[in-house]
Amino acid sequence: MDTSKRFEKGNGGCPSIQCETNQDVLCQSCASGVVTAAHRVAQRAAEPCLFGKGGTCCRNCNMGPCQIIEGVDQMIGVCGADAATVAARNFARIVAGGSSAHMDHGRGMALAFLATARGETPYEIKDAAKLRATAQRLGIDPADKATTDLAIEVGTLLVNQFGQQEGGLALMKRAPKARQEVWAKLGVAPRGIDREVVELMHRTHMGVDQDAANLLFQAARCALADGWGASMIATELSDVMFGTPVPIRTKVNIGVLKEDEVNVTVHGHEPVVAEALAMAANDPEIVAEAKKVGAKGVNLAGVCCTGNEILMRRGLPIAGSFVQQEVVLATGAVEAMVVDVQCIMQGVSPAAGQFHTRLVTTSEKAKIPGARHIAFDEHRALDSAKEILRQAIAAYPERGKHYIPVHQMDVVAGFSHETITYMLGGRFRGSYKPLNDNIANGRIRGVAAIVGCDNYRVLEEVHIELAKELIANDVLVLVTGCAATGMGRAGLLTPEALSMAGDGLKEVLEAVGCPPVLHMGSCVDNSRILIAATEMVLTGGLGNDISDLPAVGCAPQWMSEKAVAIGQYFVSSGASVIFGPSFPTTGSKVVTDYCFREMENLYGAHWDVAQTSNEFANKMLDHINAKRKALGLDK
Ligand code: XCC
Ligand code: SF4
Repeated sequence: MDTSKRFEKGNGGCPSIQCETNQDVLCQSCASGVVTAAHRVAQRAAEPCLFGKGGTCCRNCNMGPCQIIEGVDQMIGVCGADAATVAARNFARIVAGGSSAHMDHGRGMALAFLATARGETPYEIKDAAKLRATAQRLGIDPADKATTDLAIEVGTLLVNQFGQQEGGLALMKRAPKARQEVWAKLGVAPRGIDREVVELMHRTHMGVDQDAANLLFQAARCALADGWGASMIATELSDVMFGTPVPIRTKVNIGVLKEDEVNVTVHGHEPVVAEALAMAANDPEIVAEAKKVGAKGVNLAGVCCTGNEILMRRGLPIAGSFVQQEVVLATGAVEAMVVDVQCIMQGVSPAAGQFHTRLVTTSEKAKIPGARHIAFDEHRALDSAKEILRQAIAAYPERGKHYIPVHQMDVVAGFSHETITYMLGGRFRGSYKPLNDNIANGRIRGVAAIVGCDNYRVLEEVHIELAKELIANDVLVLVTGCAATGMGRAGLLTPEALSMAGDGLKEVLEAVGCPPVLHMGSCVDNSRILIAATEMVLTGGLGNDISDLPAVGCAPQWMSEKAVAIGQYFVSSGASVIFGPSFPTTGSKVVTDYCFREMENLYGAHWDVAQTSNEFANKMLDHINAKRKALGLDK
């Protein structure tokens, strides 16, 4: 990869990749001296460590580190570990790391939900209907129960799933029967949530599990505890508490910052902090304080998945995705960046330090040198939120040289699986039948999920070109995470983008005013895709299992360990997944073959890798066509 290309334009400080907004901001004089991940990629050696990249470098004990080369006898570990063992162990630890992030997030949500049910927080149960539906799914009879009592019962049951030792996860029973049988047969059904991470960490310790396939079974079990456990709990309880998303029009990109308001960006993942800030930002007391310093009010904008959470539910704008977090600060127009957990680059601290920007950490789990810490306590959520906003208001008069770019784009977001049922349901509102029928008759060829991060190591914005190619071929595209934000910047999340869709897809979606690319939320909301896929199976006409559907997923610019956990729970659930630009086991042919081929025999789905948007599109379309053929939909 030629990283010198990144800085060919401008004064040597402005990267010419990924997004013209980034370049625009970084080329301004106020941004000089701000160092972003794009700069650091260029400053480092061009490629990441080759051994680390292929997954065959082990430092699990102090006889190492050992670099292992598959097929070279003297290049095995001091303990005798071969490349397959090490690659499988490393892959498994990535899954454990990613899953644990969602598990801690899910636990946090479940505890906040329980506290809310007990009346100990300022939040409320906004979607009582979803609470009742969730209760029923969990085997709790909602009849004659008051909302708060029911919420306490549901919250208690779900909190207990985390520490559970035996028995299956309650929400896995939502999966198609055939899928549950696959899990039972392979012995990969999780027993509890946390247990599976602990066991995976144990099994990858020096001298424990040394059978690559056996390790990868536990990696699958751990990932399933994420998808059908922690992430699904996080999504469902967030919906019940903060409202199930419905289509909502708003804006994305750095231009959503405002000249005459106190700009507060919320960055990270857990919606509890952002929801409290949103409540506090409209509080008359806070608005009055903002006015006192000459601002019209407080402008709340999201970054990363916190952004997706408040965009989906409140229609608040997103200032930036993962690759834009430092660029948002480089505008010099942000009074405070409030962060909780996950995907917060340490680079935001020096970037904020160049300006009047207050960087505020809120979680005991995530502190950053140079940031001020205001512990967020959900029991006194409003007070914590006000304290944070007051920091931002105090900073407003100190705003110096700054630049807010014009770039912003309209988006329509809020496609929970419930919304999709409703919108595409036609006269069958509340049913996937019309969607299934349109897939069967070929107006819609299939469904593709483009999820995950964006990443400065990737030169092309693969997401956008790929989405265009897929919709042109009548494939309905579902997006989450930072991929969704990128699509938003490119204008793909509006009904107007249907002009780029194929005739069949256009015909179906135009009638209901849906964009061709549906924003389904944050990373934990990938669980919504599991549910949508399940509903498609249960509706009938497209096979008996998720693995029968003409559906495929991808993460073309993955960065976070969470992406690998998500990918593995999709594969284990029967949906094939293509990663790019690299796959973390390629140092071992044995393990890579297992993931790319053997998993197909086990789960009816497999991993794959691709680089360019074209390569992704071809593989995904081939996959959809093959599934259609197997279903007998195409002659
Ligand atoms: Fe993080 Fe979720 Fe990746 Fe974005 S997409 S960089 S994980 S914020 Ni989930
Ligand atoms: Fe080397 Fe084995 Fe120790 Fe890994 S566990 S560092 S391969 S000796």
